[in-house]
Amino acid sequence: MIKLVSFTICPFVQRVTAQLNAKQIPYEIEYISLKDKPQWFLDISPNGQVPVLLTEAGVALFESDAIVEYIEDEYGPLEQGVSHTQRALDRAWSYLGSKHYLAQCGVMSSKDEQTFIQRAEKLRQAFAKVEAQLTGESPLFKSDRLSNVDIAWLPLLHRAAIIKAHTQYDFLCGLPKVQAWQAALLAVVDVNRTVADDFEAKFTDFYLTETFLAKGTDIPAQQACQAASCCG
Ligand SMILES: N[C@@H](CCC(=O)N[C@@H](CS)C(=O)NCC(=O)O)C(=O)O
Repeated sequence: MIKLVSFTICPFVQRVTAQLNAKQIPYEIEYISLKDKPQWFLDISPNGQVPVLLTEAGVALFESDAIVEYIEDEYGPLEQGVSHTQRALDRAWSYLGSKHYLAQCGVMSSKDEQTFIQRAEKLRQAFAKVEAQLTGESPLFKSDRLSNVDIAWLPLLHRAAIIKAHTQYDFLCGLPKVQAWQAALLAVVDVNRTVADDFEAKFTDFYLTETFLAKGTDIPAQQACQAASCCG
């Protein structure tokens, strides 16, 4: 069986678990501490990062983009009959999502208002690109069927939903099509199966303790958005 080496709150891992679940591919998962990486992990992970996927033949694959492409190649594509052009576009939109995982982590970890606003603006620009791309005619990114683009953006949209539930801060404020996509995606995917049982506790403990978001009130970017009546 495939084995995935993971860290509980890693978005790159969640993209891979979501893809494995979508294809109903069974896998084992082992969580490690990134503060104290075990030697066996360092021996198999050239970049020292999770995810690492151990194939059925025991080969250690690293870098989530490569892992996602391996799963498509080895177990068959999530969607059949996608043209080369569309596949390139899907990959590009997926990369745009995964390229912002660390940006979202950075926003959430910000300790002060100025840093928070600067970082949030960069991430907002990416969500705004998606807002412009979505037609609003289908619930998910391309249609009513789950695609690799949906899976690539799932970690960002899932985390945005948790942050909103705990702080009222909405990464998607003023972006109604992205909000609708988020709602549809979180309804279609059994998101709890893409993360560890203690994910939300660990995630909120990490990002909502001694951070700017943890203060919970008076977030200027949100206020500006609300003043423009984007969010009612
Ligand atoms: N480019 C890598 C990024 C993965 C990544 O940043 N993983 C983080 C956890 S979310 C990690 O392992 N950090 C430990 C480190 O960099 O030492 C990928 O796509 O797999």
